[in-house]
Amino acid sequence: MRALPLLLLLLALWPAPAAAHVVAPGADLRIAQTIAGAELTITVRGVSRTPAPAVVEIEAFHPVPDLPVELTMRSTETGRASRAAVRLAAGRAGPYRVSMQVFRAGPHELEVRTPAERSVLPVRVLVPATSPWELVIHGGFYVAGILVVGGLLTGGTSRRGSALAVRAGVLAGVVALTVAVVSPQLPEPVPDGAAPMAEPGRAGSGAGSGGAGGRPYLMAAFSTQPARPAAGTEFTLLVDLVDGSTGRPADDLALHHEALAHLVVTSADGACFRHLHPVRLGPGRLAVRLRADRPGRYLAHAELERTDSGGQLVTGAFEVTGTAAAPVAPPASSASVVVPPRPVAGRPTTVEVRAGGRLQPWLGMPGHLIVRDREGGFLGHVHATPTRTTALAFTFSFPAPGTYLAWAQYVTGSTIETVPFTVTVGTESET
Ligand SMILES: [Cu+2]
Repeated sequence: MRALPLLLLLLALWPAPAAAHVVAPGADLRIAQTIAGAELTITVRGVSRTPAPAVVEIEAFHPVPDLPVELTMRSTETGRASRAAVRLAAGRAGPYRVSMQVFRAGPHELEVRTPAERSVLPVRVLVPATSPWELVIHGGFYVAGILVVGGLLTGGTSRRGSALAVRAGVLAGVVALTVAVVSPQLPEPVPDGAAPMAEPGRAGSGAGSGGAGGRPYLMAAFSTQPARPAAGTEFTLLVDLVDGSTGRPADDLALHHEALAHLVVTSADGACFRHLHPVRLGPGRLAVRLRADRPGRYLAHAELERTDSGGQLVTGAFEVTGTAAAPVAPPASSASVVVPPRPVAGRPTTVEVRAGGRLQPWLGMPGHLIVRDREGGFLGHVHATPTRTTALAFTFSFPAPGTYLAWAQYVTGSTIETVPFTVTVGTESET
């Protein structure tokens, strides 16, 4: 009897494995994809157990094309897959909802297939695990109840034994109560399906080595197919990612701001601007279909983040040949931009953008501001703090004096609005 509280105490002090996962089990996973000319947000709703149906939602942004989409969720451990099909209707943003079966926790591939393009997205299904502390708490109170009540009831038959039982019961109760109080500070249990912990000193499999030293930078090579695309025709922009130390494909991209990569393509003069979310063709290989209306030099900036590593910006450039296609008039925007009269380099500047309608979150944020310098060597990206339901405030510190090209982006009425403007930044002495 005396051993029981001690056992409970030992259980309570037993070291739990450290949990390093930031993706909460059961939480929704949102992935932006630019595919077949459509800008989509794909949401995989969290599951609390397996096997279970997982709801997948597709939200499209205008202009929405008529587009059949096939979804396959495949366990990379067993190969077992579940399929669903959905057809986007032209002009209808959705959300389009399908139900897929998830057979087990762990690594999966979500394949998104359209007639022209396909994307294979790594997805990890996590299922909440029962915490050992919960077992201690429930077990402790249960044992305490039985011992105390039992001890009191049998008090007449054996005084010494019952007193001991009551004392043991009270102790069990105290242990359970203590664990209940401190459990929010104790490590969370590792959810089912979580990636195995990186072993320090062991070279990582696939790409780079994780562990204490962190992962090395990845190197990106940008190319187009065909090599010299002509203005007005569709071409593919490829981004090949390799690990800086091993030279092998880097395939450990973490979702950040709801995408594997945020790709900004601008013409050298800044007249053309696209913010895209490339599909994943395979390990370390991203791609996006594009069309440029005018010939010239184009710049590509991609924001990426590796698992257990920091974010980084990779850049490239490509050339578009031919003659200018008929100019496409940018859609009239009812937004207005308020820039302070004399922004100073190195000092925070707040730009206010008044949207033409009610704001909807996009990529997890109310608004995005992308800033480029004239030459294209600098690219910055900040998020908005909502001020009113139809206005955004962006605070940005321009690094050096000069003229900057800026694009504010937000979603209203399921349409991604892009508001271009320029900012001329001076030095302190000029003000
Ligand atoms: Cu993005």
